[in-house]
Amino acid sequence: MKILVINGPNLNMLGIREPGIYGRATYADLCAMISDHAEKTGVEVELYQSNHEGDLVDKILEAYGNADGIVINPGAYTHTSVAILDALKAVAIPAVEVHISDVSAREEFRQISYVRLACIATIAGHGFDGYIEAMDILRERYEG
Ligand code: CA2
Repeated sequence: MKILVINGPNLNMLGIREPGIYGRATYADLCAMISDHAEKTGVEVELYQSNHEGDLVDKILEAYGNADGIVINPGAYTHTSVAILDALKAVAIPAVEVHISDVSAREEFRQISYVRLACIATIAGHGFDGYIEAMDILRERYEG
């Protein structure tokens, strides 16, 4: 099984600013944790981060026929991007939405998620562990 893990804008800044919301661990730490879990569970993983909406759309479309599951934290595009929602719908690959912070307890503009409409589950507020939980949801579903 192959899982594509996509992170959106500013998530490459993890650990550098706002540790009160996102923690002190870096994007590199997150990638290492995901790769480690993938190896332990026998999953092939590809990690991708971009600050550009069109690049995120392109990456999702490229996954068609190449990935069995998508874990996506679209960052701020969660709350604005119909293009990312449409890309996820277009490929119809099972996807899980992840947010490091508990978006439900934050500003009102973070309460909307377009991406959620194309996802089989949403995990928010579990920190980096949310990515691991998302991978497990996809793997369990794939393995039946
Ligand atoms: O909680 C999450 O994972 C978010 O997707 C993170 C996004 C935010 O716009 C969403 O509402 C919730 C922001 C990612 C920015 O990460 C930063 C990391 C370090 C310093 C500043 C921002």
